[in-house]
Amino acid sequence: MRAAQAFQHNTIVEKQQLTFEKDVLAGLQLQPKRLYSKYFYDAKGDALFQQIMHCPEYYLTRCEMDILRGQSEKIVQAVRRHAPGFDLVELGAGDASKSFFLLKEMLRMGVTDTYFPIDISPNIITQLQQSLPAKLPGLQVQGLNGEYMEMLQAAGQITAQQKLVMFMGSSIGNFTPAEAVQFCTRLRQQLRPGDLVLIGFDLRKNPQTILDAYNDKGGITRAFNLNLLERINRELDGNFDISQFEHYPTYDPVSGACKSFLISKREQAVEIAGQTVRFGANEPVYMEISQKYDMEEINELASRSGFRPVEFFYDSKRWFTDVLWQC
Ligand code: AVI
Repeated sequence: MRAAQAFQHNTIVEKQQLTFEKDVLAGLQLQPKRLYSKYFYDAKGDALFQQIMHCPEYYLTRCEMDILRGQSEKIVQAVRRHAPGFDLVELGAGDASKSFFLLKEMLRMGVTDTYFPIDISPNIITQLQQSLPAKLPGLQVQGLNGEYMEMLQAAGQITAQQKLVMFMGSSIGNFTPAEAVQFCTRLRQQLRPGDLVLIGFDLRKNPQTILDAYNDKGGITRAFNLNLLERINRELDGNFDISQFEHYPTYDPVSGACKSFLISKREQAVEIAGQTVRFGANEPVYMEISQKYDMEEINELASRSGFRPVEFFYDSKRWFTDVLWQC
């Protein structure tokens, strides 16, 4: 890394650390106390999430892979009917294991050769830039490291092509329904008429199946939640005693909200960044929402945020859907 690049990188990291500290301290002043799941993903959290995706109970990844493995050709054909040439942008690209199938199909059909993965993690972007062109010869990877909306705007300045923006894996579920409307509205504002989005939604199903996916017997999801307390200890000079918090996932089949909490097992005081935070016995800390949708709710979200539903792709069990919307 050149000196100027290293300086810019360090400044971004310092800014992210300050925001993390501010969000943690402010969230723990709220009633009920709150920590934000976007902070789950440090190096350990990334590794734990990879393990979650392989848990027998966590059906979401397998369902979406089923769609992309089996229906990529159909998806690309549908996109091509609405946008003859386009660039693919992915929000939260991760290891691109899902977009891989679409990219392969797009290259085969000659509809695009440019992929803009957007991710908050610089490591992910560097890895994708290095590894993908070897796996998919002819593909141009233009990684964008930063916040989704800012980077989407940056992509808009690099290319005048129509866009297909992917937001996969039910990441939309990590917003409350009201936040999802705000997010999709902002997304719509960053796009031009005719651009398309492909969004993955986890569908409502047997409540126990959903709850089990967030309470795997191997305890990986529990470790994933507790890792945020460990991260606070590591990065914000905290002294959480992890053994004194319990993982408590819930699912409300009426609202479709699957929420996870950490419960303080006893009255305790924790030091974070020089401040004392007090927890009562059995006090919950709200950690994450993973909202489940039905088709009516998905269509309502599209219309409230200014998109037009084009096509729906389901896995064989109809547990998950990737939806194609157009601006
Ligand atoms: C990333 N996100 C879609 C996952 C989900 O299902 O809400 C995160 C996760 N949390 C617990 N398990 C998986």
